[in-house]
Amino acid sequence: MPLALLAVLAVVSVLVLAPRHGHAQTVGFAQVGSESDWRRSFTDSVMHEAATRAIDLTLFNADGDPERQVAAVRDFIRRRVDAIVIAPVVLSGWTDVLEEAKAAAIPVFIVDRAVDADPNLYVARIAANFNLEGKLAAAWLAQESRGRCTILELEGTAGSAAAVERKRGFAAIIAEFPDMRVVGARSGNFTREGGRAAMEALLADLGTGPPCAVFAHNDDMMFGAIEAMKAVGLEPGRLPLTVSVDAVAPALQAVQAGILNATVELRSNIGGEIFDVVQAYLRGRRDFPKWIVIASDLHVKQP
Ligand code: GYE
Repeated sequence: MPLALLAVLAVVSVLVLAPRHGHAQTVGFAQVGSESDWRRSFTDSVMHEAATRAIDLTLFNADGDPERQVAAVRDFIRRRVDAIVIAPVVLSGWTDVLEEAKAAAIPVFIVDRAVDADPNLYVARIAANFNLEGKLAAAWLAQESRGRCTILELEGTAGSAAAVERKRGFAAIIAEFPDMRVVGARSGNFTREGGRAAMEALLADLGTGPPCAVFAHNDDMMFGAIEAMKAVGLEPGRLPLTVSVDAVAPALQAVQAGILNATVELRSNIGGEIFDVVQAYLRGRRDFPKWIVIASDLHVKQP
């Protein structure tokens, strides 16, 4: 290849790959909080990936407060970051600030959870299928209980996509079984303490003997529930059966110990997938699907 052509290609490649205006790409990341093992792992993945790619990332931890999270996105817009990544605490309340980001020509990427807003207001959503996670948990329980089970449900943060869709998917499957039903449900807000308190209240309300099973929308709440069940002499993993979501490391250990019977994996190491999309967009690509689905797998005790 002629030397002149090589020189031109070298210049072009530098211009295409170099950050806009010669500075590092700036990204504002509005994170839910630090409520669970999974959340902390997810934050670590995003921060590590940004550092690896020399992206100037500003992390805002909303500590579970939707209004603070929206205000943080407005601040990212004022600071004119190159891109905004949002893991929305709850589904609602996003249209106005997403319209402001669009008016400022700042691309927005929704990750982990979801927003109840016009999909044209963000580039893409990179997230798992929470409804499928609920269905996988219910299908396992239907098989394990032979379709006959009274269930206590520990729900995640009220109004969050994860809680809404896991509940909806779980209910859709057990509706197929006349002898399976949820006999009590309470929110534990995705935290260990919240799960313990919710399980104590559900067991007190239940009055009669132990339920057949407990379904928790995440492992942290299940860990708290297991404490509460053991405190009243129950044997989680035998009676009741136990199934949750996230598959964090301590949950997989509990599965092998027979205390947690099953957990549906929610990958937390998705920083690479997220910044692949963000940087491809900043380089000019526009043909993204609105939802880039992260796979969920069921984990049970291995022989
Ligand atoms: O399951 C839980 C975290 O948004 C799907 O949020 C995520 C959930 C996850 O608190 O551990």
